[in-house]
Amino acid sequence: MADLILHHHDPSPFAEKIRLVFGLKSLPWSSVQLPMVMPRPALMPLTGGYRKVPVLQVGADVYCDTRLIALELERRHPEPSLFPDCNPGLAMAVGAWSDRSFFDPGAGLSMGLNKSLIPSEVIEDRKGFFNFMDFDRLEQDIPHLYTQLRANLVLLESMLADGRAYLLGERPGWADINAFFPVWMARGNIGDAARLLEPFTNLRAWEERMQRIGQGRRTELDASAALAAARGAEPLPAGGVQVDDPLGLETGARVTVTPDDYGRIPVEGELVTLTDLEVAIRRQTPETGEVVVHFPRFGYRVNRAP
Ligand SMILES: N[C@@H](CCC(=O)N[C@@H](CS)C(=O)NCC(=O)O)C(=O)O
Repeated sequence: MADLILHHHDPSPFAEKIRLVFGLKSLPWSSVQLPMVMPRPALMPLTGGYRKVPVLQVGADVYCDTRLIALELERRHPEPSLFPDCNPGLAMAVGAWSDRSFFDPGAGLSMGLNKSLIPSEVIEDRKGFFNFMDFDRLEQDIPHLYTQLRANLVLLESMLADGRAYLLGERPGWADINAFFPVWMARGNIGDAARLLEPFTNLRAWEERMQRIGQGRRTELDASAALAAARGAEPLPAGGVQVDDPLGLETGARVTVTPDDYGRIPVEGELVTLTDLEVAIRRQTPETGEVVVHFPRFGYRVNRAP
């Protein structure tokens, strides 16, 4: 069994980002398939309530959100780098654009165009989750959503206009993966994607290069084996609280960590790491023993527990 365990489902575009990181780094990994909707009884003991997809588990350490998962995989497996151009900041900033501005209209179109084909329990689940989508207007909004997606495709085409192989140079990296995943979602979910993408010549050539990255070496794993892996491991040593952190929290404080966009479910635990880029909390459950759950600082609110 590979140490890197990805909890995901195959249609997830955010999970595709991390599958591509495995591909770029040629890593072996274990795949735990999540149900498409809540409840996710085998995931909750690991994350303490965080429900978004994907989640990376390495023993008793659990990493939430692709923004932190990418950095952690880079730390553990630095070569080949996700930042071949030595500019991690720019690559992360591309994600701030693509995770919202580019992803949101693609997700709206994926739902709106396929509403009659999507099982009703998935629609009901996502209604309570994707607060940026107006589910009652999805069908009327289709033309508008096309305009938003196309504007972002024009932007991406212009990033590649000088014929460069990848966004920041001659080798692929996290910037490309961030820009690619909404295109991957559009190809998979939008019936007329071929017509939509046809005018974007540089983008399509880059897309083909991205598709060749693959997924690394994947083996399927049962969710119960992932819980056993957590029980059988110790979390990594904690990072401690950065002295000048503006929140004034101390190591060991009871805190909640909550996404500030959608899926706002607070996860409670004992603060063990608080830096500019990461917050981590310790938790204990009968299914997992002691685990440390790690989140990025970007996009997460940390509060003292009530
Ligand atoms: N900021 C998160 C966003 C993750 C996200 O929104 N994932 C979608 C799947 S692509 C999700 O959780 N959808 C609902 C679900 O699968 O329960 C990240 O970068 O990991």
